Amino acid sequence: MDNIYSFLVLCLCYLLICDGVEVAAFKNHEPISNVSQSYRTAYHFQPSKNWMNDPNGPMYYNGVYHLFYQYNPYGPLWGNISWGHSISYDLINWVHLDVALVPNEPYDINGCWSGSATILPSGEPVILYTGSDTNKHQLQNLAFPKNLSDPLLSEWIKSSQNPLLSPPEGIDPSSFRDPSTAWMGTDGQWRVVIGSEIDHHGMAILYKSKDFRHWTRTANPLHLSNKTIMWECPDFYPVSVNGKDGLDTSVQGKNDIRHVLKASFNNSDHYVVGNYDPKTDQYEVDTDFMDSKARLQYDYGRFYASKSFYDGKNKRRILWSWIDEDDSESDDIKKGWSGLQSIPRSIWLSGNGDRLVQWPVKELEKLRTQKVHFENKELKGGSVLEISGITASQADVEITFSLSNFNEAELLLNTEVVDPQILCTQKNASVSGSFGPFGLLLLASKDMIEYTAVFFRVFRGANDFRVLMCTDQSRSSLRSDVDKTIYGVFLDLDPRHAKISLRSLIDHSIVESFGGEGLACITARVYPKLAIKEQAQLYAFNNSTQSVSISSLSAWSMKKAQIVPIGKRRKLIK
Ligand code: DQQ
Repeated sequence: MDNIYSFLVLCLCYLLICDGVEVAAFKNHEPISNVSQSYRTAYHFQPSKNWMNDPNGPMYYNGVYHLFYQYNPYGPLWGNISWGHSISYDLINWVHLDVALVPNEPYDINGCWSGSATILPSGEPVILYTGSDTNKHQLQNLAFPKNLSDPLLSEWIKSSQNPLLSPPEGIDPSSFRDPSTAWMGTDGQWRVVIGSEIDHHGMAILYKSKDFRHWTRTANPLHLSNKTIMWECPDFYPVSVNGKDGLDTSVQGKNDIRHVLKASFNNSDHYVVGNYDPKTDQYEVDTDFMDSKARLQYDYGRFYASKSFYDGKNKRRILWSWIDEDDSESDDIKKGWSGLQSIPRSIWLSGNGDRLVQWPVKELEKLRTQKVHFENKELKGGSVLEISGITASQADVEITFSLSNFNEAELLLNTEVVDPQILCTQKNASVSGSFGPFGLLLLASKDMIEYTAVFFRVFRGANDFRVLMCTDQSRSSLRSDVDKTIYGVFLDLDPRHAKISLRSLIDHSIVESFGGEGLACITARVYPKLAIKEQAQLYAFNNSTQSVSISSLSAWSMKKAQIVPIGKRRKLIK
């Protein structure tokens, strides 16, 4: 008996030593107790510890919001990928449940990778996810709740029919993943798209099914784009052309509906808007991925592998995204965790129907506490204004600027061929122009050695005016080993008629900024050394030659959200 035991232990040691990469991921790391946790957030979704990446299968079901996510239950690095599971009644306060899916079958033994939830007409929610099998080939699998009368849907069962889908001929078995939420066509058949590539060009392969178990590949992909690489986590959904209400993924329509296709590649989430014919499955896009300088991205900073869902309770479509770390693996091991989720955002089509608008879900406002507010304050060129009275490391800030003397704006011609990120990098927060940079200095140290600048510049074109929005991380941290990228995007607004507004959500190591009331977003992860906790300051600034006016500023300290393991609370859950 002893011999068998020693043999098994030896085998286990051999397996661990042979696969050096996985050893770190599988090791049950405990955060080092004396490490400062100043980068842990207060109101962004995080597991209590360990690695998290993509949001998976978000849904609203029977009064409860569910968020699943790519999770390593054993450590702060990617590996042993399982589906973490948390539930909420308000999208802000969360309870962590037991892991919903673990890699324990031949068809997913190398990881239960990303996927989506669909609510069937019977009311039963189901999950389609990618399994990485014994050969690291990607297969699509089905799972469903063990007990539909459990209000939390705590346990999930994998279908005995798995795997439902194997990589089709001609497709690299390591490039076939991330099933979307399914939608039903006018013929009563389900459709789902799977991320893939052919000849290194990204595509969304389309499958149809009558029963959600047997799927047939359609003759053509839903969409393919030769200016992209492998698509991860495709998402496809209808948006209304009239107003902000979201639509269920299966809703059909003619003139009042457009369709958005999102694909994750090149470290960003790109989308296109177009018209989808549910009879023929033809999808005609306005402008293809990467075809214009004004390329559409959910966010022009750090934001990847996002997923949306329809919230039938509040008739809105909500977007979640993984916001990864930029510090090193050894930092993650010290912290004991890695990865955040964005604040869930409501998304809808802009008035002119060519892009999406995003705004933090209204429930976030419940966390607002001490408030500072003022109106009509002139910010002279070269001035900085301290905004005190709130916790600047954990805050929600809304500011609106107004300008006059537009003819003083710098000339910038051919803005359609100017890359806004390059422009922000050349004209960073320290470069004075006539209108800009003006905006906010966030997570700033008292001596201004550290700060993250989120700012605007206004330019005069041949016939119009352009507003540039930038997030400058070049001074975000004294540390030299973290990201210093400067991000940028042009806002689709005319500053002569619309005010220039910014909302920034500041949460210790993340700054999510919404420009022009959500016309464009930039998210940054920052790792200040000095501007942490009570040491962090907040300023408005104007480093232009011209004056600008703050028409209104409201800033709130934010309370900590309750994001806790279920533990003894199971009894307390409604
Ligand atoms: N993450 C998952 C994949 C997906 C990738 C693996 C995107 O399913 O393609 O953890 O971040």
